[in-house]
Amino acid sequence: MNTQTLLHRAIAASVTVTAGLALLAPTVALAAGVSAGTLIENTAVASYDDGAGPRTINSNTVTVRVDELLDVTLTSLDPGPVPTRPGEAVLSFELTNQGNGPEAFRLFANPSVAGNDFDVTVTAIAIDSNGNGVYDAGVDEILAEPQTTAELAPDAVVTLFVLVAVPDGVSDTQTSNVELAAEAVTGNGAPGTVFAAAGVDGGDAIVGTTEARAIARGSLVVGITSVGLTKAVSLRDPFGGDSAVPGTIATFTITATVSGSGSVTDLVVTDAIPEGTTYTEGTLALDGAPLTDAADADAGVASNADGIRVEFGPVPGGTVHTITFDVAID
Ligand SMILES: [Ca+2]
Ligand SMILES: [Ca+2]
Ligand SMILES: [Ca+2]
Repeated sequence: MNTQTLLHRAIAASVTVTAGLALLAPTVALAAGVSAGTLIENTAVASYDDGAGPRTINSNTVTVRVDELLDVTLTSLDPGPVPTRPGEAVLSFELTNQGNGPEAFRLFANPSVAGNDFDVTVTAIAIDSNGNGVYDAGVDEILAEPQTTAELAPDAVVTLFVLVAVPDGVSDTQTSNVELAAEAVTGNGAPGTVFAAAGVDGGDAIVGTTEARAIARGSLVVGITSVGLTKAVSLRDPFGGDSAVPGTIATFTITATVSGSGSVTDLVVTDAIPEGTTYTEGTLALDGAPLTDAADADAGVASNADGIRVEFGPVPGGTVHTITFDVAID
């Protein structure tokens, strides 16, 4: 048997080739894929029978280190425009490190958005340090300039608060938008932009599909609600006329008008019985319906000594209530 024949016999024998793929730690499964710095090793294996028995050979091992992808998303957490009035207001956002490596993000808040009825002043950006989703003054960390998050682990999510001051002079129902932007500290730009050796373990950092920057918009709507109170009196004297003499019945009408797009809470109207008059028992009424004088389940209480008191609780803007009661001139 010559050399050529031996070679043919070897080729005719069963030959299988497989490739082994190994992920070396860290191997956390992330939204963005395998963690940056992970070493992916690949070795091919061939097994065959050369006529003298089964044999196995390995290829050299190829090692690939996974580079760092820079990606970020930012969303508003407010379900709608935040009701506000002159003074402080808080807008809430959520930032997610969508990359596969640890990364910090620089933050920029812009209150001058085209279309605003008014612009707020940004006073601070804070991190929800205690993770309760609500801004807690004195507890949640105010970020120092330049406003930057801590280095966030891959997939980490943080809640951010933009604290703003709403100026005096705004009108009911006016709106304003505030934009919050975030940029990966390592860099950002077109997807695929490479920052050489700036990633985990000296690997490259590569900008992902989000361009490693994000922008989200929060909004505010002014809800100024006010209460107007007017009082009127009508007289019925004992002679069928309207002169004010002893025995004349004076009917007071108090009109409470709640205006604006918001609401007021704990609205209470009180009135003292004027000196020289006596409350006519059982005459207190709200919106034309009688109220008992006693302190009980209805909204009203009345007495000659303490006057009248009607409790409304919360009242939305666009509401008018009328209270009436009688006194007799002594
Ligand atoms: Ca990084
Ligand atoms: Ca908090
Ligand atoms: Ca009552």
